[in-house]
Amino acid sequence: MSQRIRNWPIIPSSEITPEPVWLQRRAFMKAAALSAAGAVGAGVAPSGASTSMPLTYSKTDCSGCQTDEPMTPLDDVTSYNNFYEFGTDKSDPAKYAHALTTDPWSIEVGGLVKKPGTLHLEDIMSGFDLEERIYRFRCVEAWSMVVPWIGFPLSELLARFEPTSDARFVSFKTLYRPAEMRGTRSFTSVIDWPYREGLRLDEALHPLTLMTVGLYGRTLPNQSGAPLRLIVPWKYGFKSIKSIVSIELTSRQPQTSWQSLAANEYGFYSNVNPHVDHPRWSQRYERRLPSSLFSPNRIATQMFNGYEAQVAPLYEGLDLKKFY
Ligand SMILES: Nc1nc2c(c(=O)[nH]1)N[C@H]1C(S)=C(S)[C@@H](COP(=O)(O)O)O[C@H]1N2
Ligand SMILES: [Mo]
Repeated sequence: MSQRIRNWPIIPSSEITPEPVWLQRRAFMKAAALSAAGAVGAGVAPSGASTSMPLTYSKTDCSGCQTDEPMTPLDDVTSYNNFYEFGTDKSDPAKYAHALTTDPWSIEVGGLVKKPGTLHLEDIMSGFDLEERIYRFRCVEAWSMVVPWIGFPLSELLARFEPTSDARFVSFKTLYRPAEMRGTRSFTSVIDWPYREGLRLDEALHPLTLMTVGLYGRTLPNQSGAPLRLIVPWKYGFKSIKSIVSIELTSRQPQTSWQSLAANEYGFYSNVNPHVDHPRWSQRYERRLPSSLFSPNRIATQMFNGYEAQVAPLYEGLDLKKFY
């Protein structure tokens, strides 16, 4: 039993006086949450995400859904990012992603489905029950964090479009809007935009695979992939594609941006695996954020990022060194 969000802000967040409006809404949502059994909603007060809005959500305890490891502080989650559309420095997304317009927003779903169509953000926000998942998140660059994401299973979204029996893969595309994305205009930009990712259909339907609309109790800040991104917690972070505008069901394995860039370094599967090193560095350990030169916070990387019990059956009989 969870609450659905009632209001998706219809005015651009840039036109909102952030704190007063936020406080008001927070009081309202808190009251709504208290009056509804099962709801735990109403976000904490983040300093790094003042233009995002509070969400109401439940907390389910499915297998692997709630790690009890300490969460990475919000400031680290929202100031150390990879979002190449806004630049390649870790600090670029927090500096420049405010230029992204996320309202209106829609996602086209097509390909091998019986009911192709378009989902508008308001339909998404009102049509799915939101839940919080506390996941480990491991970048291929060997840093990691623990984040309380808010979203709903991707399987629920796909079910509405009724994949046909020929569908075997799902491909995703990020918005490509150069006027708002300074990184795509840069001479040093190396990615063939739009940013593209993909999953096998059974991976996409796995209960841990989350369509994510928020973190730390509030809608996603732009640098984190607003308004809607994927989170696949057992795979390297680059699979978790941000700011999605298109989802297509296919019979063949889709090409991804990172494969086009360097297929020998970034595979289609990209499952977190301490026994398969990146050609240029070891994947045995990771730096858990916050991390610094003097306090690196180095920990051992776990197979499938610690989700082996949940996802190993997907890969039975697959050579994980060959299919990296
Ligand atoms: N569209 C898009 N999605 C993206 C990326 C990107 O550059 N563009 N970077 C990926 C990488 S490499 C990582 S590690 C995660 C980072 O997510 P975070 O900034 O929320 O930690 O987003 C992934 N999704
Ligand atoms: Mo990454």
